[in-house]
Amino acid sequence: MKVKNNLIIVLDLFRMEEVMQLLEEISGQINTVKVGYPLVLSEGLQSISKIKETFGFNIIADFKVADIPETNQKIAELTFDAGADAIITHGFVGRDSVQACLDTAGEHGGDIFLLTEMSHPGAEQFIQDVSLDIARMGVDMGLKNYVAPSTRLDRLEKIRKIVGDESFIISPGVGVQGGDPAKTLEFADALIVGRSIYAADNPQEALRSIIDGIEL
Ligand code: OMP
Repeated sequence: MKVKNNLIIVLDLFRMEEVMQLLEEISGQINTVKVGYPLVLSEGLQSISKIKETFGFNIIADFKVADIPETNQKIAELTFDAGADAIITHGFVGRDSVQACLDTAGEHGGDIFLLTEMSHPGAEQFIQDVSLDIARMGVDMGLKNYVAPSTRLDRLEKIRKIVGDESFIISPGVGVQGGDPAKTLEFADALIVGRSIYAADNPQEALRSIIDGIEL
């Protein structure tokens, strides 16, 4: 996936009107967005189709899929049918569950992003103990796309070492969660940015200042 300006814009809004207005404002600077439960549970899966039809952006569906393989397959099928290009999949559920998403993605010409360690403080409680093993499992499965946290650069660096320079890492947690955009890009390929842009008084300016900061 080629991500313009190394930025993936999060659309954790509840209303399509808000999403369309935001995207109209910033569409020149981006080509990739991440849609998750907040938008899809309020506006339906057709929100993905609508964004795809209107802007043609790459769409990463953040459903953090974490179920048995048969259910993962159904979730992935619906997601790709709606027009998503990739789906974020939890790794802790094990190889068979991840494989179900991968197989479904392959049938649709799509990708999966394997979620390794999460960015929030609670990630230290359980998932951190297994996150490097999750990354190793991804490598073993031949996966090329990963999600890893910008809030713990030491962990991000470790995950980068495991998945290698050829892999593509997208990183959430910059801005409001405390991660630094430029430092994160020393280890990650693209930033996932939410509230710093969609909740800004002037999203265009907020986006411009992030782009300026990472171009330094
Ligand atoms: P902001 O904190 O508003 O920039 O949004 C971050 C986005 O990334 C939200 O949509 C989160 O659900 C998502 N996210 C994390 O914040 N941490 C993670 O570890 C993983 C994700 C994700 O998979 O996208």
